[in-house]
Amino acid sequence: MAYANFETREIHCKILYVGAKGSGKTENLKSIFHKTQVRLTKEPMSFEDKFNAPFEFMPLSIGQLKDFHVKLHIYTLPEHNLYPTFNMVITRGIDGIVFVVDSSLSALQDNIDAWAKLKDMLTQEGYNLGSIPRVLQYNKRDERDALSLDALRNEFNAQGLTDVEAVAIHHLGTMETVQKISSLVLDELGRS
Ligand SMILES: Nc1nc2c(ncn2[C@@H]2O[C@H](COP(=O)(O)OP(=O)(O)OP(=O)(O)O)[C@@H](O)[C@H]2O)c(=O)[nH]1
Ligand SMILES: [Mg+2]
Repeated sequence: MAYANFETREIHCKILYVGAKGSGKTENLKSIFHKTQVRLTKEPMSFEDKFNAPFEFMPLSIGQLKDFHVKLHIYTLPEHNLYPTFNMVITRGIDGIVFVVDSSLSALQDNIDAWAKLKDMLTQEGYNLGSIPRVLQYNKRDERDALSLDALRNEFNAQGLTDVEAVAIHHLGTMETVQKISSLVLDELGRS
């Protein structure tokens, strides 16, 4: 859950990037870091210790809501699952989710499995999935065997969620994804 610090006039929101192994979650964080370094409040956790990192974290300031400054806490859960208890901790109190899909045909089954796993994990944690702001990102649009946008939408987005095409290695669509999820989260906060 987002929380407000009335002393510092800040609102903190938690965003989780999830998706199949290798779909591009870390690459998204690297790209956001590359694009926004000046606005970061802290250095991000190292992206290099990929094998052992139980999660990745990056704070990002995104502007004002009324007279509060809004800060995103962006997390990713690597798919190696070396530390299952971290999954429980990291999935607590989420305000928004970005599901990163690898557009490649060869990754289709992994994406489908990860999507089903996410739903299970969130249901187990007591979330009403329909009420969490979500954005789908179709990453790796540059891959030679990338599925068409229509095919990906048919598979993953029957509900008509906000979706974005991306090539994270070239910084395409990564900031748009952050903007879309932020605005959904801020809409939700504005309503409460
Ligand atoms: N061609 C291409 N490669 C990409 C793109 N995004 C990420 N990659 C590459 O795909 C590989 C996996 O990306 P990661 O960001 O490490 O994937 P991840 O989702 O963090 O994977 P795990 O942490 O293992 O769950 C890396 O070699 C990336 O450089 C993209 O848009 N296009
Ligand atoms: Mg990763």
